[in-house]
Amino acid sequence: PAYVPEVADAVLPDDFLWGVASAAFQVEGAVDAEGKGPSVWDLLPHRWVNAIADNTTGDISANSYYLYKQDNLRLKNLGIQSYSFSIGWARIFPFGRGPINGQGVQHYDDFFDDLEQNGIKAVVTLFHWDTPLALFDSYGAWTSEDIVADFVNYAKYVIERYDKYTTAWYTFNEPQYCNWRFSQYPFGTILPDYNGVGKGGGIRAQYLCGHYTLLAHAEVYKWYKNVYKGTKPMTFKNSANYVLANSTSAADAEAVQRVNDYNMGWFGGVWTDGDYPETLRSTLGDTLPTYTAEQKALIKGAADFYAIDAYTTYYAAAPPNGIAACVANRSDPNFPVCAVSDSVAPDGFPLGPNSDAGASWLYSTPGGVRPFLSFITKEYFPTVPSIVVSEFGFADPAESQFSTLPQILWDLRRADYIQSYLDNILAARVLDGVNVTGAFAWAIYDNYEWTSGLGTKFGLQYVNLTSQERHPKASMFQFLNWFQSHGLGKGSTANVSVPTYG
Ligand code: PNW
Repeated sequence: PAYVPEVADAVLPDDFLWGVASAAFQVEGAVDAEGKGPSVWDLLPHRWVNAIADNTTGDISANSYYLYKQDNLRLKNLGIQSYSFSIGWARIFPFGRGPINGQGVQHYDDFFDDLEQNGIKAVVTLFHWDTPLALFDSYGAWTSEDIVADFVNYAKYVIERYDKYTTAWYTFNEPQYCNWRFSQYPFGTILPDYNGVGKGGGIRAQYLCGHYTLLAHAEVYKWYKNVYKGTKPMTFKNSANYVLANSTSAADAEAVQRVNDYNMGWFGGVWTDGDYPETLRSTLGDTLPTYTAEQKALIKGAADFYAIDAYTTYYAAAPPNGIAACVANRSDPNFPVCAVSDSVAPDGFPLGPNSDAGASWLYSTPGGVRPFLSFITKEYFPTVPSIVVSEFGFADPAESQFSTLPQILWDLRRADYIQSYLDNILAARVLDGVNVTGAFAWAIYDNYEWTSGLGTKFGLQYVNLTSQERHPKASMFQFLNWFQSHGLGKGSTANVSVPTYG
């Protein structure tokens, strides 16, 4: 069914980038194989009981470190154009810096080679949250400026070796998740405090991390373009959702602006003047580090396109005591964003079906992506030349709700989400004039969903965690058929008919 009937016959160009996505730690397993060093994500699930919802680890996950050849062949046979994946820093530099691990390099040599043999384009992320643990021991990782040189050193090595295989580069995944749940470590809980950020890390750790992340990105970008003379497009992946005001009040409009500033504006210096938005500066004061004039000049313009991981839509409202009271009170639970989000529309209806089972933040609201793409490129960052939806996706209901494999594979909620989401991306492109040049579904198959563990399933393919067999779900066929009906890929012969949610 066409969810946006006006685009039913629209055709995408051959250079539209499309495919499925993953991240090294979430799919590779083999966490101590062939000389890999530990990352924060190898230790956290083992050392801190209940840090992970189901207390699973990523030790094995989908085991793609060993199974990548069949995975790549499967992508080829499905007719998928591109694979967006990340490299494990600690596989190449087990200590984050210093000696190179030849076996880890050999693995990625083989991986890139195999992907190329299968005719699949590589879209590569250099860092997707698996911070080498040794960098905490030496200097507190992302809370220290030392991380910039170490990341640049790692990035140069990977880029020099794999640029010829790569279609597009992402330096970082979603840098605003610079917290213990994702790329940082629970300071003072397991590891000692570093750099005076205090027990628990606090927000200072998060803003130091964001600061050094953007600097590291800009350094890599400058080197890539000016020294290495790289020609592939490079950016980093942002995470933000479309946010609507809960009412027509000025306070709720300001709340929406604040949410956008904290999600996109924090790293938006690339598209503006190289600095932080005024919202962050006036709220955070000295908690927010400062860039020098030279650093701002480096950051400004340091990307070729905008990449957005956009999964859902929310309403936002000013906090109960008002924005000003929240901004003035650091112990306010809403500080520093000082906005509250709501998944129920002002008319009382929920935004869409909820993706329960570990992704309760995610509502099926595919219609939001169309105005969001316009908002980003025309209003929020008018200097953005083109935009790629670098991740979108939906999670299955809890596995306990299924008794047979066919039930798991018949993932109609996700198929519905994908079909509608892609139609809305296409509508943004052909009806609204947004230069959207790519779309990637999260995820290639079920994997380790960070603090939600292995129990939260985002895959377009099911992974049997005992046998390691993979099976495409209905959503995968829906995805393939959608691209075929808009001029790309070869589709699938599986007959998937998806009911709409109305
Ligand atoms: C992304 N949110 O993170 C990550 O890049 C993936 O590693 C992850 O598996 C995927 O989304 C699914 O969760 C997000 O709260 C984390 O809006 C949080 C949000 C969105 C994306």
